[in-house]
Amino acid sequence: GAPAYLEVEQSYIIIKPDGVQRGLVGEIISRFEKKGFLLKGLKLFQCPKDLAQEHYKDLKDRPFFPKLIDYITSGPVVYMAWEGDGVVASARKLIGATNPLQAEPGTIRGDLAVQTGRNGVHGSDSPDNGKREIALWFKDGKLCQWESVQTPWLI
Ligand code: RTP
Repeated sequence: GAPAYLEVEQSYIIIKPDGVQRGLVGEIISRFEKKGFLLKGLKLFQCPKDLAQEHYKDLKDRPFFPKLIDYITSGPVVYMAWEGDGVVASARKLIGATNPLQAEPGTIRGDLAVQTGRNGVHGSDSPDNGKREIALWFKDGKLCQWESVQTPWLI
């Protein structure tokens, strides 16, 4: 692959089943679009249990793990790859704290959710996990290669 210094950072984002059920797909995608990140992949998909368990494997010993797997597989999700400098940490800020009651107003969870177990959206917690999760969910590895036509202000 390309040398690390040429790679643009990518984050893996899921609109969880509650976000899809509540009709928040457009609203959530808008937050990332308006911020200025680039959408490189997107799919509506009902996640099978084995993929959910692999995705959340770091949490497998937590007491809430079975409920988390039931929740994330309970209906379709929208999963996406978003690209841009600093996208992983910025997406976490846009998403807000895990518990929506503690998430700041202005964040997705702070504005749109009330329960930790129904917090609407997932975002990768590191660039390495972004890569891992994108490779796991976009099985053929094919993201859409395109660039924004907007002229950058300064490089
Ligand atoms: P995510 O991975 O979904 O972006 O969420 P996160 O980093 O903010 O939170 P994490 O600790 O990785 O937990 C993953 C998801 O598990 C559910 N959860 N339930 N105490 C609980 O019942 C509990 N804690 C976490 C949430 O859906 C959380 O987003």
